[in-house]
Amino acid sequence: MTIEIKNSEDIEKMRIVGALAAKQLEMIEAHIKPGISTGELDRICHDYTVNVQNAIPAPLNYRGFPKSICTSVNHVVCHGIPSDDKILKNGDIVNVDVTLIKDGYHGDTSKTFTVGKCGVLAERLAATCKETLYKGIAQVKPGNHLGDIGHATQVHAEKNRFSVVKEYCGHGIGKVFHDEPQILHYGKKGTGAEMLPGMIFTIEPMINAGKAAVKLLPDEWTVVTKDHKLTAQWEHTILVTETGYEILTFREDDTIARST
Ligand code: EYF
Ligand code: CO
Repeated sequence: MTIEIKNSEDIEKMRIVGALAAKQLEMIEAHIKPGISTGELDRICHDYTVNVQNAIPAPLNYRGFPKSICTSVNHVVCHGIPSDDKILKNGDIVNVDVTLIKDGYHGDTSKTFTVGKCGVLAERLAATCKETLYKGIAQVKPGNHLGDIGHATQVHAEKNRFSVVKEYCGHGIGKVFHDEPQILHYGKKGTGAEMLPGMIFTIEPMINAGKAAVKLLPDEWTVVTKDHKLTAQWEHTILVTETGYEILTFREDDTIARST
């Protein structure tokens, strides 16, 4: 396994596309209300990417994926396909996962939004998922190992009586959408590759209210919890710096330091 070390030109381009991806999630938040369809969210993001940001929506046609964003509602773990038939209702949670390409570089980020007034479990799951991502990010510094990220995310999720999805993971990112290394959201401290300045990867934990098991629907894209209980995901694209980390997809509503 070789993990690419980005040079200063790559890093500057990744900062630009990361900021665009972050801005897109900030933009879509105002539209997430009971009554809107996930198909409409997809059209708004697509038009914003192409016409305002002069960028490309990476998921569209990626390995045949039919839409520009993923929208994963309630028990949908990831890769939910936006649809005009899927209307958000009060109390839903929805993960919006965006990846943009600008100047040949990818920026990937997602957030779980609450729709209207949610129940206590849905609120706690979404909030814990964000904290779980932050626990992983806090492990990013030269000399630490990739397994330190997985260990920290698993401990936090399980301490809160949630389970970690094992089948899907974070990934290296840059000129390609999915590259080495795989970033597992479970594992043991001190295992896996050592982090070095210039590595860029996503951390994107998916945590479930019930059991960890997932299944793929017959559409061959949509991943759901086997027990149909709620699930949440949160994601940032992260640069390993000389001193720690820099969140390339940082938003104003983030409650962690942008860099260390
Ligand atoms: C079973 C795709 C879907 N893959 C990954 C294609 O990293 C991502 N988000 O953070 C990510 C986003 C998308 C994605 C959007 C579409 N795909 C490939 C293989 C299997 C699959 O679903
Ligand atoms: Co990703």
